[in-house]
Amino acid sequence: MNKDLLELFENNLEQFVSGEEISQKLNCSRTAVWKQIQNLRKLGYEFEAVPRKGYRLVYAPAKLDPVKLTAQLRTKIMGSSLRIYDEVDSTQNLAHELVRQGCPEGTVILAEEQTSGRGRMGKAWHSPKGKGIWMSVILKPHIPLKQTSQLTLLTAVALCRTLRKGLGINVGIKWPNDLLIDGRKISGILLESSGEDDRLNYVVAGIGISVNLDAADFPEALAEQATSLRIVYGKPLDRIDIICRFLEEFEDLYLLYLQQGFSPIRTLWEALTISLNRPLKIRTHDGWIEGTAENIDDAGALTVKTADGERIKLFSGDIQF
Ligand code: BT5
Repeated sequence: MNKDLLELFENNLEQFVSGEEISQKLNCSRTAVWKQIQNLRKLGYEFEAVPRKGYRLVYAPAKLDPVKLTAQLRTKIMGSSLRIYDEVDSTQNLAHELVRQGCPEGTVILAEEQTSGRGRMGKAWHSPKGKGIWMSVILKPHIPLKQTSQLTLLTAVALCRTLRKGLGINVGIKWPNDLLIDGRKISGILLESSGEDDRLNYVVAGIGISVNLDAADFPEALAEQATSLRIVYGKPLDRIDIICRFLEEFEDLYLLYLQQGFSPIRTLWEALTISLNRPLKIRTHDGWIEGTAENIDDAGALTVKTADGERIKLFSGDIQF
């Protein structure tokens, strides 16, 4: 019925269709029509409902169409191979599998929905259908294993610049891998790497962006701490446009990094972060550290000056302000 209902609205674009007309054409009750409209709303469709006039389709979410995406994408490496799935457990799992099958650098894996999207240290990443960008990118840079965390910072810079430039939204990077707007998380980055001895074999950069989620799409536990571009921006956004602009920015910065090293990325990161020069607490593997983050060093570690003046270098942790 979903499909028939949508066809009916698509044949009456811009116009109101009354509940009665729908129930007659689709041969179902008015209650069934209302329920179906609610279901479509959950999938991201938007209807204007006016008493005595009926419903009007005002927004239909575009699916991640590989043809559209490829036509719009202006990159050489990122997205040179593209896989788009309807439902996966995690795009990260697929990426690792694709590396084993020999997929090249720049392979991008996207899914409309992840049933077991993951963050760091076993945390879950909420990835409802059709609402966000749930993406993994395979990278094979010739860098030492210990520099891998620089790529987390690079990915955060690319994403932050994409959102700032394209949408004019004041996004900030919270060390090491979160993007926040007004203190709420909009995006998370997860880098998973594989290497031997000191050599990096490959990295999977996982990027989650909460694009078109409504407040109701977030589980209660995230209600206070997460947000979406749609909530902030006030209207739904085109995911393909954001993906293309991100991959272009990502490629530019990645090539810059391979040519000139970490230094230019570090400068950009320091200009976009909200984590420096303010008191904070960081949860690490060895417990809590309190102090002030001063900078990122050449290796990509955060330098934290503790209350007793000691300087500590960190590659991972969870910041609380
Ligand atoms: C991250 O971990 O922020 C990394 C998230 C990476 C997700 C992408 S999606 C594509 C690829 N495939 C995957 O399976 N993963 C990657 P972490 O710093 O550990 O943060 C996890 C925390 O973010 C959770 O505990 C929640 O508090 C919050 N969170 C979960 N889902 C969210 C969402 N959709 N929007 C905003 N915050 C969310």
